[in-house]
This record gives sequence, C-alpha cells and structure tokens, in this order.
Amino acid sequence: MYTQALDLPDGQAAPAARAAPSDSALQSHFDAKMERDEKVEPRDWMPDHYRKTLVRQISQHAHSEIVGMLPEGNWISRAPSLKRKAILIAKVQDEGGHGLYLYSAAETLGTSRDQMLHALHTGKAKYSSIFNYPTLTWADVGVIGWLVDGAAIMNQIPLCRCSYGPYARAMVRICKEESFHQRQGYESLLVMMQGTDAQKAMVQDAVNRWWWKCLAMFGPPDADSPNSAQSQRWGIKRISNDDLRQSFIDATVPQAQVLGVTLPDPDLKWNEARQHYDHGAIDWDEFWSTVNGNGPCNKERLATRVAAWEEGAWVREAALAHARKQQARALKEAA
Ligand code: BYC
Repeated sequence: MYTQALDLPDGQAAPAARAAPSDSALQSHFDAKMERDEKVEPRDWMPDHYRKTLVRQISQHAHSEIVGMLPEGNWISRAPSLKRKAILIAKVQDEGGHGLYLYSAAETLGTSRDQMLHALHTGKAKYSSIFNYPTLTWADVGVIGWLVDGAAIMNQIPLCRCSYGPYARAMVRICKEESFHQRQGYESLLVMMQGTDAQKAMVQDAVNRWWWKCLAMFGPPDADSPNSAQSQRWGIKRISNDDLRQSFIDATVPQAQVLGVTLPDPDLKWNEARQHYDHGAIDWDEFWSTVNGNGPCNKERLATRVAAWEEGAWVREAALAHARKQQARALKEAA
C-alpha cells in the first residue's frame, strides 16, 4: 500500500522527457553536466530514472510538510499564551507554504499536483515517518521545533545544493524558515526548563518519546538504503543518511546539556578516536512498521488530509469559476 509508485502516466511525460533515454548524445550531455556539477533545469533533457527519483523525493517531501502541519496544528487552540499561539500559527502556516513550493518544484517535472495528492490520499505515497506520532503535551510542540526541525535542517541544508535547480532554490527559502522553527522550539523549551518540576518533567518526557523517532527520520542505514547510491551519484543527495544522522547527534548532544535534559540512550558516548558520539541501536522494525502505515497516527493523519481535500472542493470550484469568468470578460473586452 505504501510503495512509492509515482510513475508518470503513459503519454503524459513532459516535453523534455520525450527524447529517447537511449539517445547517447543526450545522455552524454547530461552526464557531462553532472560531472561539472551544474544544475539541471526543467526544460533540460534528463534520464527518466532521474526524473522519477526527483518526483518521488520532492513529492514525499511536500507531503511531509503538509502532513507535518497536523501534529502541531493540534496545539494552536491550546497554546499557553497569545505569544506562543502567534508563533505556532506562523510556523504551521510556513509548513503549508513549504508544501506549496515543493509541489510547484515537482510539477516542473511533469507531474500534476492532483496526481501527487491523489497518491497521498490513496496511501500510495510516503511522507516522513515522524508525523505519525502523537503530540501529547505542550512540550511536544517545543521538542518538534528543536529536534524534528533540527533534524530536518540537517537533512535539508545539503539539498540547497541538489542538482535539480527548482528543488535546490525552494530549499534555500525553506531552510531559512526551518531555522526560525528550530530556534523557537528550543527557546520555548529553555523557558519551560526554568519553570516548575512538572514542566521540566514534561520536557524530559517529550524528549524521551521523540529522540529515537528523530534519529530514524534520516532514513535507513546506508547499507539498507536502496536509493542512496544513485541519488548521490546524481547530486540529489549530497550526504548519506548515516552521516547526516551522526552530524545531528553530534550537534544535539551539547544543546541537550545546555537545556538540562537527558537523551534517552545509555550508549550515547563521545568517541575520542572517531571524534563523534557513539549511539545505541535504532529500532528499525518500528520505523518500517510506521512507514508501512501501522504507526500510532497514520490512519488519523491520512483521514484528516482526505477530509481537508474533500471539504475544500467548493473553494477549488469557486476559484475555477472565477477564473473562467475573468477569462470570458477578458475575451469579450478584447473582441
Ligand atoms: N519516513 O533509499 P532511502 C519537515 C523511505 S518535513 C518515511 O534512504 P531516499 C517538517 C524512502 O522514501 C521533513 N519513509 O530513500 C515539516 C524509501 O522509500 P521509496 C521531510 C522514509 O529517498 C513540518 C525507503 O524508505 N524531509 O521537516 O534516498 C513540521 C528507502 O530509503 C523515511 C524530507 O522529505 C522516513 N523518515 O532517502 C516540521 C527531505 N526515510 O521512496 C518539520 C527530503 C526513508 O523508495 N527527502 N524513507 O518507496 C530526503 O532527503 C530523502 O528522501 C530521505 C530518504 C533521506 C528521507
């Protein structure tokens, strides 16, 4: 059900894709561009597999942004102050904007937004595992900012150098906003950690529940990552899943110390020889079970997105009717 099969339907490939992939001149031109580390733009010829890989990754990324609005959106009406509510509304709205930039970037590859959303709504498309866990307390909102957005930035900064131009450019703006998201989360936790014992315990509990899920967010270990090698050869992924995960751990441990929380891993230790933190084993069975639709909130998340799509039908119809009216008026005036 959750296989990511976003094949371009027959006959609907973008003009640039019509050249036969077997055309060695086009392929050589593309390979030379990769060699020079130049950007590929929408109208450039590209191999089908490169196009499909990008549609897969960018659409999953877009879905993650809009599904990612849900766990935090859940707390907008219960934020503890007007200031926190305003920040949270702005953050959730940013995530919606990120989804729009990313759907637009994917559309330049010849796949429509309707096709991508259909894949999401029918359970064919993946989105980040992390959003299938519940936000039980207000501290979860801070921890999502600190750890989930922190992991996202670590993964997304290298994507600003992705070989596909529209994706790379979208990521520049997204990363700037993610940086604000991460800081607001950390700041809200710093405030809570200066509060009562109950508040401190709430933060620690949220950290305990999110830490391992955030490490899994980077994707399977390199040895079990079927897409990594080719994506790295194409300059889509610049840094491997394991290396990003390690950088995230190394950056986060000192932040946890400043905050005064414990990361729930007894094996987390500085390794002088490696100049990195060693860490305990990630539960990959739990990760795959969640990716395959069986996490605690998968069904709820999907049902919420489908309901939003259905309840928004009248808005799409009204916008189309308005556009048709405008067009008819313009034609009449031009006649
Ligand atoms: N969850 O070969 P691999 C955000 C899948 S949103 C689910 O390593 P790849 C935010 C993977 O798709 C952050 N599935 O794949 C928003 C593949 O399956 P398919 C989202 C996962 O593509 C709101 C299979 O496992 N970020 O920051 O080379 C509020 C094998 O993996 C996951 C992005 O989307 C996962 N965690 O590498 C707050 C970043 N991990 O497709 C924050 C863009 C792996 O073959 N994406 N899978 O069926 C990427 O960088 C890469 O696609 C990944 C995976 C590193 C995620």
